[in-house]
Amino acid sequence: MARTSAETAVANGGVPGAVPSDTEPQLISGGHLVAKALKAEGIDTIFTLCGGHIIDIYDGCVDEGIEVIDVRHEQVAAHAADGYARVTGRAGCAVVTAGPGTTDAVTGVANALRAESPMLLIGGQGASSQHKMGSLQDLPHVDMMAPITKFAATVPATARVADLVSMAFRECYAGAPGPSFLEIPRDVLDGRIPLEQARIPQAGRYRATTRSAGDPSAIVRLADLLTQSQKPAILLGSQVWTTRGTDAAAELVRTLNIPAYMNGAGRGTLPPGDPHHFHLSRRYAFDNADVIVIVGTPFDFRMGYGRRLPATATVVQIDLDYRTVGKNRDIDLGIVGDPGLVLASVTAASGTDNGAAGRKAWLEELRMVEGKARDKRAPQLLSDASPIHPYRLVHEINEFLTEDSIYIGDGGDVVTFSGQVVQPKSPGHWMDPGPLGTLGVGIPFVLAAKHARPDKEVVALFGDGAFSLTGWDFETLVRFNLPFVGIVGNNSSMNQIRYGQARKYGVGRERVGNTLGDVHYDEFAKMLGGYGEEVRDPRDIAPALRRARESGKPSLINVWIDPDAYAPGTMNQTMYK
Ligand SMILES: Cc1ncc(C[n+]2csc(CCOP(=O)(O)OP(=O)(O)O)c2C)c(N)n1
Ligand SMILES: [Mg+2]
Repeated sequence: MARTSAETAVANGGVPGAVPSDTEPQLISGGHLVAKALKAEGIDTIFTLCGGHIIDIYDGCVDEGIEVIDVRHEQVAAHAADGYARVTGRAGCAVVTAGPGTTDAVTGVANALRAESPMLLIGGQGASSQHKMGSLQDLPHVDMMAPITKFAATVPATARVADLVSMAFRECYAGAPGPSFLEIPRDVLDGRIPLEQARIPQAGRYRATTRSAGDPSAIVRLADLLTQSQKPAILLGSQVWTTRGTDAAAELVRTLNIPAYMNGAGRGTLPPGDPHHFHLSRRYAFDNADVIVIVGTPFDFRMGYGRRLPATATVVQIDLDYRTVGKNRDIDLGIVGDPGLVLASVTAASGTDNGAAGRKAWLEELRMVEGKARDKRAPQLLSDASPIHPYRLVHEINEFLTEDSIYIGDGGDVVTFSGQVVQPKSPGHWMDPGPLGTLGVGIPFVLAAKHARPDKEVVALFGDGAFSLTGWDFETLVRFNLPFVGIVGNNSSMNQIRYGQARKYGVGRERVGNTLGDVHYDEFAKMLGGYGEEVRDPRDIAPALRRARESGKPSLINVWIDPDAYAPGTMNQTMYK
């Protein structure tokens, strides 16, 4: 009987992938070297869609105890690797075949680049012995990937496989994190070499931490600025979570009594209800602040390219990436470093005589502005209208979340609504695509989050358009028994785009290229072995969500929402300004 790979490893004194022989040296293949290198990086899972070019990596994963999660589209594999990195704090890994497998994964890699998420995509390639001969699925992958990765290379020889993997991970952490790409020609991957010929970097010994606490003199300057400030405001962006600096950020704002606003993955750094957590008064705070500290988020479209910050305020920017600091808008002080370390150093440097009590009136002022904004929109949040107002839907979702719910938003207008209302209750419990604005991240992020953190509840809100892009991998969630609560805000349209068309070309000319069918996503969920329900009455939202939670299955609650209600962010077309 043929030996399994694991049995072979045992027969070889625990050398995985080695071929037993008394006379010959122990041999190891490229795929097994990949698995060893992934393990050294702490990776316990790869996301993949199979292909003949890459199967030796799977065989290596069997020996190294790395789980193989097989999906239905390579875009899903790449987004899942991105999501895995966000949830675990370790790099994610997707493995895809040559040609169309790799091109399908491009969007996921691009999303990770803009979101500063560390991940490695490994793509197959035709045998190097057939280089440029027209082999099956041959494409110039490295050229295609170079502009959207921090590192893209071909592995030239089997002996170098693990070495190149370690290099790719090292590059993932240069400055702000991001994706790397490696293509491995089939003969390099399948080739077997004597074990001692391979360079196999050992865990914890092939790369150093790149964390830096910033220029000490800049830290002292920022501590002075904040100590003397009457009306400071701080924006905690995604890098605060990426670098796991959330405790340091919370300690700074509490010690110095500074109002905090959060965006991207920085949401949840402080829980809603915390005296320093603000979200509806950001414009007012920035307009009136004397010191504004922007942490780990660029002056991109989400920040109006920095133009909305008043010239009167002293603006400080802290970022992992020197290229982000001072880009698009002049700043008064820039600090390049790890946000958590920088903020902890600032707290320490500010001492006890830090003027915290003097900022009480400022916080009270903002709390009043916040309260007024909340009162103004309260009727919409509680609207009993049918079809359901999207505000009511996102309000019900916000009420439904617990401290252990990771919230994922994937869609256009409906997710713009949720950004105003849904407040994650814990750090790292908010996932959105990031500045690439990629529709379709939802199901892959659910896959990554629930797999990496089975102890957490995952709640995802989809637009019907967004869900359709990667929705077939709902089946993967069923297959791997990964329950979650899914909600489709169904307006049978790509509504965010429709609004722009109506504005630009007039109502009556807006129904072009944006209309979806009235699809029963609840039935789709049931067909694939999940739980499904549809909701038309707003009072049924909460009970349906609870039943989805209790079902213990991947679920989709199909909520028919009003296609003629648009989010303020959509109506202001802020993303294009
Ligand atoms: C991959 C991708 N394709 C297209 C877009 C452009 N886009 C932005 S919002 C949107 C509409 C999304 O529709 P849906 O998910 O149903 O949300 P709705 O606006 O209807 O609430 C589209 C197509 C995008 N951001 N990403
Ligand atoms: Mg829609």
